[in-house]
Amino acid sequence: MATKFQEGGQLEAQRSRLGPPKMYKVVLLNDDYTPMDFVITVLQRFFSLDTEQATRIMLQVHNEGRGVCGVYPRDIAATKVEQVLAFARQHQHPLACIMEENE
Ligand code: NFA
Repeated sequence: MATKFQEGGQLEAQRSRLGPPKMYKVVLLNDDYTPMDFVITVLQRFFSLDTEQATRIMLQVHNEGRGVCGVYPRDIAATKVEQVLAFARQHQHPLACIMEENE
């Protein structure tokens, strides 16, 4: 890891750019309370899925406990997780969303 000077003068760890960046799965987790329609809306709104793809992933989460919504570079994955959690809390649903390294 090299370091890079940020505009504010902070040092930030910087990956070597010789290889591809690590990628991260954004994963939705099942719960007993979030309505199925709300989960479909989340998948359409934040992951640009059509109704059929969104329904398939929602059912996968419902039946198997978890499902992958997409795979992204770290900052984009982290933003998606934040957006999903903020939207779910605004609507008082306990929906959980995590990111994990794609091995
Ligand atoms: N299990 C939820 C229900 O029966 C639906 C759900 C699906 C919740 C996917 C979270 C994720 N209402």
